[in-house]
Amino acid sequence: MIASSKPWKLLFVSTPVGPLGTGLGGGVELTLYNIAQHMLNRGHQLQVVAPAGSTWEHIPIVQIPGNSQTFAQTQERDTPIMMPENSLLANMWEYARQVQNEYDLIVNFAYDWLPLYLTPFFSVPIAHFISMGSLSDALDQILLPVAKHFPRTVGFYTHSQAATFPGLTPPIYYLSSGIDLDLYDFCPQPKQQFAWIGRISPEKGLEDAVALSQKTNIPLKIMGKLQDESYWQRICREYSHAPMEYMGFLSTTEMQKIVRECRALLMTHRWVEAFGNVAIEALACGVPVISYRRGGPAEIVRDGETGFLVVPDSIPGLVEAVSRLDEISRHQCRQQAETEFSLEALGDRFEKWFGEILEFGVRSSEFGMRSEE
Ligand code: HBI
Repeated sequence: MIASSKPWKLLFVSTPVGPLGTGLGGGVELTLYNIAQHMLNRGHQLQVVAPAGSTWEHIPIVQIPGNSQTFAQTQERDTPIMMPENSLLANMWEYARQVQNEYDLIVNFAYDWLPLYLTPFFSVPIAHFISMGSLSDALDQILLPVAKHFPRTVGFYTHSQAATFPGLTPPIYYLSSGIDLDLYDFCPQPKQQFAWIGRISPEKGLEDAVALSQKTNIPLKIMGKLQDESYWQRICREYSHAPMEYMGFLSTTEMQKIVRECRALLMTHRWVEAFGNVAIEALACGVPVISYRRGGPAEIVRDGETGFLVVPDSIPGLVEAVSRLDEISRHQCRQQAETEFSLEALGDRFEKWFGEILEFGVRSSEFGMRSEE
């Protein structure tokens, strides 16, 4: 517990890709919700600025209208930064600009160019939580100077995610993630089935999990936002005999009812997954994780103890891991979630980060290089 001297006034500005509660915001939506809940529980004052249509209870949200930002992960590295007319992102940050002096700290959860560019124009410190690996040259080129001239204000989920941004200067904050463990029920005796959870989009590599399911004839329960319809149709055509079932985008409560009864969660992502919240949700149910050794999940799964890390993109590697599943203790999976990924542990990490930003002060006297502390 970091005893902060007095309650902070925090303004959280959300991801602009869709209203909170729709799943469009992916893992960062869960992170934002958990940190918001935690800061309120710790007695801080908090306001969330989010797209109109956000449906969270008991968290104060200012609903902002406007047109969503394009998903950054669907763009090329050299795609120019695009702002639609009546930009939701610009509207959210115009609101933040107007109210900034009512707050001690603004926290940005968007993976977008604008909030980073705006940083020196604000008189209140902005903490930037970066929720994906490097995807765009334009974003990298605005992130690095902000990280350098406003030390401590940029935070990531994991080391492998941060490492995709070349030239970051220490101190770098790795916040990992966390979940409300009370929402996940341990299951000692699973059914003969696998789970795959995530936005159904090419970077998530669903086809490999489906190929494994077809090869082993073990049913696959698929959950998550159906983001890319043509990608999903291609998988259905190519693997028409796979014993797979798409369950839709489910609430945490509904999702864990299915995951907990699975022998393993499969993580077959093509990209450097920044974290992989679904991995700790599975561990919390006692479900081992079989994941490609790539990105965040490679820093979560204890290979051979709470799951297996597989050579990336190797379906034979997935098959071999499945054959060894009985070596894994489901109790040890739950235990790891309790030790490393509780809301308490997550809240402490974020509170420490915010405290150090407020304590050390981050504004460079001029937008020039600051001598490192
Ligand atoms: N794309 N432009 C943009 N902005 C975001 O904040 C964003 C995104 N794509 C995905 C995403 N956020 C989240 O789903 C991940 O960060 C988890």
